[in-house]
Amino acid sequence: MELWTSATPNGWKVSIMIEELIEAGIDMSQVKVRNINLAKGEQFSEEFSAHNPNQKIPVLIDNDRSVMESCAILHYLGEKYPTDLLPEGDLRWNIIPWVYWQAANVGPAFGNKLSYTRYMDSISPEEKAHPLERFGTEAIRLVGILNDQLKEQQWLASDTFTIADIALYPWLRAWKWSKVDITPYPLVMSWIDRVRSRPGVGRGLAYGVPEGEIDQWTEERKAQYRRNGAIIANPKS
Ligand SMILES: N[C@@H](CCC(=O)N[C@@H](CS)C(=O)NCC(=O)O)C(=O)O
Repeated sequence: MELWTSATPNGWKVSIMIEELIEAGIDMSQVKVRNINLAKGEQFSEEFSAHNPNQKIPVLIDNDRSVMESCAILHYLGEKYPTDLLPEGDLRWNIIPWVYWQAANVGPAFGNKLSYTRYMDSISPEEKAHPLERFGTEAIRLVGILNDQLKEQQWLASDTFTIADIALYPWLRAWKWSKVDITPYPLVMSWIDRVRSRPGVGRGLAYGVPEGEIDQWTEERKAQYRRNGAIIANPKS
């Protein structure tokens, strides 16, 4: 099995899943990880596009089956290796809608907010004002939904940690980088700490990142992310 990925929120979803499966006792030693250099445009190569026509990381290649979309990969691995990360039976349907919720709402809102906050160099501050307001407001609305959800339980979709938490966490943990102020939501803040304290999550976040920089990037790495983000966000500039 091969994972083609990069050190980004959508990439970390899958590396966290692999490490959480290992924590759950599954042998994942067959997984080979290949770093895709997004700033160099490797995602547009013929080889990459043959596995993921959407030309974005991550993609999982399992013999003849290629799976694109980070949340679909979480679902695929959850089904292939049954654990509490994706419970069976009726319980599963507590989880799956929240995975779609992340993919359809949180990823786009946080991703766009981040892009306009840090990377969109090719447009003026005036042009950025509307998307920043729109995606910022939507991101905070979604944080409020998560906060409400956490009033009833410790984890997003159930009493146990599942693929719904994995799907959500990489975007939420980047709230400072995206400038989405989650500090009025203490349940969300403590959920972020709870997820981060899991050994599998710590190892998953280390894919493509030097050990000492998992939680705090150096100024040099921030500049590198800004440069690479700008190349991806402004392809024609
Ligand atoms: N909905 C997709 C989004 C994937 C995505 O946007 N990946 C980004 C990195 S986080 C990417 O490959 N960007 C490169 C590009 O847009 O050219 C998923 O969840 O897998």
